[in-house]
Amino acid sequence: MRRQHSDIRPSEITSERVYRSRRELLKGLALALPALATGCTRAADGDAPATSAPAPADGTAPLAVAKRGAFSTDEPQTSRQDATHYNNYYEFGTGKADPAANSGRFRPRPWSVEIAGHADVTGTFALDDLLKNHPLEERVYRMRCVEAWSMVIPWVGFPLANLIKRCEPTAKAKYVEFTTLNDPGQMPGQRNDVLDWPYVEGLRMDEALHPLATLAVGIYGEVLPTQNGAPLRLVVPWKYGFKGAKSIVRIRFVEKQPITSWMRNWPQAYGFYSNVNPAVNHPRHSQAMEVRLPSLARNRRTQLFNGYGEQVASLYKGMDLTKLY
Ligand SMILES: Nc1nc2c(c(=O)[nH]1)N[C@H]1C(S)=C(S)[C@@H](COP(=O)(O)O)O[C@H]1N2
Ligand SMILES: [Mo]
Repeated sequence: MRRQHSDIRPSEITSERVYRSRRELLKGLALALPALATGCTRAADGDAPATSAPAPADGTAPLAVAKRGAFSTDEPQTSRQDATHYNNYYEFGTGKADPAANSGRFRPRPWSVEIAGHADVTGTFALDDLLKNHPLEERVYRMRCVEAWSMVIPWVGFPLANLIKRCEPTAKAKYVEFTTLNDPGQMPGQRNDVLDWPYVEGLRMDEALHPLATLAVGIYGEVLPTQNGAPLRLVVPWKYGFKGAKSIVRIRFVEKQPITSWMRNWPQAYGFYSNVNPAVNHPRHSQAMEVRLPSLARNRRTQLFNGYGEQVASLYKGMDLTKLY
């Protein structure tokens, strides 16, 4: 059976009923960093003064970063070129170069995010309004794909917990579900049924509230390029890369564990938790060792929870992680 989600396009949801509680979510605007509103617009082409640095080819713009985020690593960072040209983003094709090559028609602005489900604050919010309440941090995290490559990425974002708390989830909210845009006109990969669209991911509430769980709007001090998940994506550094849903249009508080796109695609290979675990192999990919790009050598031992065990192991106390993979 296909998913029940109706297709969501920002243009269709912006006019939906807005709840009284919108005011609650937006209160605290006085704390906003003045630079943020402008920091999220695209760089103007052509009319920049001659003395300014040339804008990157993919048209990103600098972001105002307030501080360095919790648990950031000092390990050498992956080059911007690799991080933006070696991507998984099946909405733009299944090859690693496809997302950078095929995302030219994607429009990450204007953008709205629907907050739905078991929470006091629900409705559809312009992304800029959602971001105004959250000073941006540089959060440098190790990322590890189930295909065994890893990178170190300087994300720009803020703790997902900060947004969740503003939504005031109720006691029924046990999990958080994240849904990607469904728009084959802008996302040519969605014309193939390689996955069940839209892309859906999920976290248990305590995972979502963990300070390492991040909502990212940028990388390398700049607005996210489309291929990395513009304008808003999830970053969960102790889990495999596929937990990091890109171009999020809906955040829904639910009582039951969401069925994610990858679980639906191949349940024997992809469980809900998807914690990085060298002892639990994917049917096609051993998880024991990894390749830190741009090296091609599988010469690095994969660490349980991608090395973030000290921070997150307590979330899984008493769970058999070989069964709940
Ligand atoms: N919407 C969406 N999000 C996605 C994916 C995808 O195909 N579609 N791929 C996931 C996988 S498998 C990985 S490894 C990461 C890659 O993120 P990066 O390209 O920014 O490194 O995005 C994840 N988020
Ligand atoms: Mo991945």
